[in-house]
Amino acid sequence: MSQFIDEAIVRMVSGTGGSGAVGFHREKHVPRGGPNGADGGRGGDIILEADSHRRTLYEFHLANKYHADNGIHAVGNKRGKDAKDIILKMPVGTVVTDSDSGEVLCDLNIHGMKFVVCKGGRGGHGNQHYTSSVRQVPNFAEKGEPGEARNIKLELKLLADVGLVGLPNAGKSTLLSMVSSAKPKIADYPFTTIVPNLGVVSIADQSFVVADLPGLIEGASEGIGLGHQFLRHAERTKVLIHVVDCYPVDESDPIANYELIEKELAEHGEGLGERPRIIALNKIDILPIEYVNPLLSQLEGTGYQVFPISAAAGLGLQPLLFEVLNILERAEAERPAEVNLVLGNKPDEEEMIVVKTDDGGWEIISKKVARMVAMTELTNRDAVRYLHRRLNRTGMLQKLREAGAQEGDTVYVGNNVFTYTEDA
Ligand SMILES: Nc1nc2c(ncn2[C@@H]2O[C@H](COP(=O)(O)OP(=O)(O)OP(=O)(O)O)[C@@H](O)[C@H]2O)c(=O)[nH]1
Ligand SMILES: [Mg+2]
Repeated sequence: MSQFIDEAIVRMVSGTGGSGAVGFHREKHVPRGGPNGADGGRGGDIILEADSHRRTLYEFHLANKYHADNGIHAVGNKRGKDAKDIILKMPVGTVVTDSDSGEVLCDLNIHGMKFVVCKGGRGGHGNQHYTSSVRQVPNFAEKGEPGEARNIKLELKLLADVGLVGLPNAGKSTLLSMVSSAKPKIADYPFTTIVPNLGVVSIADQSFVVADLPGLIEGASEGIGLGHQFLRHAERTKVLIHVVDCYPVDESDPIANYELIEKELAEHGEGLGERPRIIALNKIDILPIEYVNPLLSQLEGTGYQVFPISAAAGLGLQPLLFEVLNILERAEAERPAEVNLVLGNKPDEEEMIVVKTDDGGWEIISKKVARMVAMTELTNRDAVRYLHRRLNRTGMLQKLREAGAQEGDTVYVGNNVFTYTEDA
């Protein structure tokens, strides 16, 4: 089967942390007590989780962005609330790539495995953190840490959950074309389908993958026709839909046809004989009901569920699909045990770059510095002074000096403009 890859590109943004507060103890007769401003709440993470109940990336084709909430700002000595994380469940086997850098971030190949794809920003510190011997009444707090924004590519190798089997011309491709957006070749002669087609069926809030297989003929299990080759694909499915033509053009007997295919499936081995299955008695639009009913009762005698349908006219398809879903759910009821495996993002490999700009200024390219600046209340002199000291500790001022920066030069960090000075 040609390799089918389900793919979606989704923008994901985690929440920014809430700001810390500036606050002071209030005591009788003391005009201003010690600082007690609380911390802001954490921004929500975006977490991807492998779930064996999910089969396709269908829902991620529909959504193009997820944005976790921001943390709540602290108020006085009251800590801001943390935001809720967004947990996105996806099929086991989903490969997660940063679509901008092309870097593979994670292979969600075990049920229950979680990956924090965008970490929420931590809450800003309240002013109580900034007391020091020289700064006993800090009048600034820290803003929350920004969330992360990434464009994420999700990729999944699709494996068929459901296989359509039956004689050539039974209407398998027609059925697939009616229940999915797949466009298989359909024609009124046998062996129209020569390679399997896959389609994604979405029903209720679920989805599953259906493979339309080339028609089987007598002797398929011994390698006659193309059948043998394609029965291999049926081996990997969880449910088979056996499509039976109720009124074949060659006037063969539908029941004998049914038995022929069942015999081939059983003789192929590999569990195909015992695979859960549903019988779809197709083309009921061309046969008067009094001829359909006896066929139905005979097929029901097999013990399998039988659904009278017309693939071409779209009759009876919903009940059939719901039963497929039921069987899939049952097959997956014995879910593997939850693993408690949470993978985080690799911390940024920090590399600070100083670039001379066209206007004679300097641009600092560094996530760490950008974060420090974003978390600073730039209108507060004390906060800016504190930032200056922290920047000094990152080695940024040293780098600027080495690059030849002069007192008074312009320094750009993201959208912010500063003036270079050695002295806070
Ligand atoms: N009247 C009627 N014709 C149908 C129905 N379903 C399929 N057909 C016709 O039956 C013929 C065969 O349909 P396909 O869907 O190509 O059959 P298939 O099982 O995929 O055949 P192979 O690919 O050759 O194995 C086409 O002419 C369809 O239009 C139906 O419900 N009613
Ligand atoms: Mg076909």
